[in-house]
Amino acid sequence: MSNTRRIVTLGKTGVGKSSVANTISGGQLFQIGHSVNSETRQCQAATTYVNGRNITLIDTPGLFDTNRSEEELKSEILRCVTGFTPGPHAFLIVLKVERFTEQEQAVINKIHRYFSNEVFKYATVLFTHGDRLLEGQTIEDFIRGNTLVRDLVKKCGGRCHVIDNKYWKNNQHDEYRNNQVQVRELLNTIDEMIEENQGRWYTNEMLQPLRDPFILIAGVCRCCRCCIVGTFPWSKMREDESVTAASGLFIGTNLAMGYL
Ligand SMILES: Nc1nc2c(ncn2[C@@H]2O[C@H](COP(=O)(O)OP(=O)(O)OP(=O)(O)O)[C@@H](O)[C@H]2O)c(=O)[nH]1
Ligand SMILES: [Mg+2]
Repeated sequence: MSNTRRIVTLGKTGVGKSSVANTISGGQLFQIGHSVNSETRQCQAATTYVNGRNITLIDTPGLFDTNRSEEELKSEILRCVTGFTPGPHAFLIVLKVERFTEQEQAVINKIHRYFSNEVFKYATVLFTHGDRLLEGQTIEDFIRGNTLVRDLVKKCGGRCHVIDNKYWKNNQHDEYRNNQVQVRELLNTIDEMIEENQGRWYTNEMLQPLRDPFILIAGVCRCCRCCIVGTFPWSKMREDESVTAASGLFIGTNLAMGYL
């Protein structure tokens, strides 16, 4: 296995992506936010040496920045991946230890939409604000109670860790609530994942948009009774009334779903 790992942080604004990158590096390489506004506006990368590995950390702007258009944000976040060739070995999907709401689910949906299903093969869920765990509670206990988070972790091959960028910095008394211990385990998990992926990394080709399901329409034309077979993208079918109306011309229409 090559000795350099490229790791991208992803997540909602303010969840602690830049802090995570600092905690992993053990330094202050990335600017941390101190207000409700998004701090990281552009992709930033830094290479550092941690636990015997060269690590390039790529920090991204938060998904859901209310001061920027979706298109602008999307192209900046995609640039974080396409701009650092040949591609990242690992994505950290950063979440806070807190209630998982529709907004968190929307973040996951966006990650899926931007990076396709392949992203989860290269992803690890990393929780920040670990200090919010109850006494004696592990991150596995925390996610057990939430089906959506459990499903996400399952999609990520069961890979899940927790840190607290603020309170677990020098916690020598607790083996679990200790960033050094958690970072070591996180990096081991990433190494195992890279091995499972046979040293491959996420490539730009995987960025292709999700394929649009299509409707197959087969029937007999009312006017000349000839057989007609047609396909329409499902999204177009839903948006475009003329396509929907056209399908109404068929008699005995059979519908089937597939992917273009
Ligand atoms: N208590 C606690 N505070 C944290 C933790 N992680 C981050 N913070 C705080 O949360 C705030 C935002 O942290 P950032 O690292 O800038 O978050 P970000 O996700 O990079 O934010 P954007 O760049 O704006 O998207 C800062 O005040 C951090 O000190 C954590 O694990 N525990
Ligand atoms: Mg940031």
